[in-house]
Amino acid sequence: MIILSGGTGTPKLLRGLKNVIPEEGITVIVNTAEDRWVSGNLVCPDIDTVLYTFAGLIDEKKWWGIKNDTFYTHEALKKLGYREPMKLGDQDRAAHIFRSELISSGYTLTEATERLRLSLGVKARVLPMTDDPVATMIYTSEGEMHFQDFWIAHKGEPKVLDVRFDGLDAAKPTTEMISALSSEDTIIIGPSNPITSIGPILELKGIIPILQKKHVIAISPIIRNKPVSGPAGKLMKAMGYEVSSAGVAQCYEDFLDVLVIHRKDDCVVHNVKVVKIDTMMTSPKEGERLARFIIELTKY
Ligand code: FO1
Repeated sequence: MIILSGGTGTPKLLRGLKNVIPEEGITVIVNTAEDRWVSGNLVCPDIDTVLYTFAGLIDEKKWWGIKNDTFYTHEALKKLGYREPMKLGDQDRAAHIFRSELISSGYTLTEATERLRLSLGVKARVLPMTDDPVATMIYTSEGEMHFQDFWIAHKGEPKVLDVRFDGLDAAKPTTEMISALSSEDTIIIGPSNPITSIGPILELKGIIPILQKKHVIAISPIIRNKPVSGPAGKLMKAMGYEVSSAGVAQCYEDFLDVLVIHRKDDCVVHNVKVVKIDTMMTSPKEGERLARFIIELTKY
């Protein structure tokens, strides 16, 4: 089974899925456009959330970082007068250091992710969407800023005027992710934000033509007119989409076959098959239930 993922929403489905099918049978293609160099190391929030979820290490209160991590280095830097733009835990930072050392010595991001995957004992395949740098830039009423600054320092509050992906035009999808996508009949798009989590994956050259030949199932991250978590609503609105499951279907209209929406969402969605179930995943069991439902849908 192959799933496109960002860092919020989809990992909750992966937590359920790994208890329902063998982890070895899962491939996740992950957004890298929210990656950022912090304190000399490359932080890949979405890749790390996916890896930590499979490894059973994810902090399930925040859905980023490692549970029970300490923040000694982050606090020590603050005392020295340097405020990091992201609050990095000590164990989490170790992964960033290892990744950055590998990249500095010539490994690609795909190879470095593979090394981390093996070290963490993760059996699922975790594939970055590209090995090239891409940065999500948010244009706001308070100026242009990196996604992480918008979300963390500015708490997602400024009015969003536009979203752009620096470096995306020149970025190549990896051969690993192209061959993984090509080898499956059904592609799942997890309940992640369609603009900044799934959007960059779709905008890579050659991805939409592949998806048009596949049976594509997406899970809406919006229930009625509200995102389950994160800035999806604000970003969809800024990019001219209705904040609803119909808006999500519109984001994917070029290739979508089935949209899974919450059973209480009465949104009218045109031109795509809609199926309903409880899509909330506050507990692992709820993630497993949704995972079983998605597996049934793949046997169309
Ligand atoms: N989100 C926050 O709201 N505040 C933080 O300080 C923060 C630090 C952080 C460190 C590592 C990491 O992998 C993720 C982190 N996140 C933090 C989450 C991140 O900003 C976003 O939620 C993801 O990029 C969304 O996909």
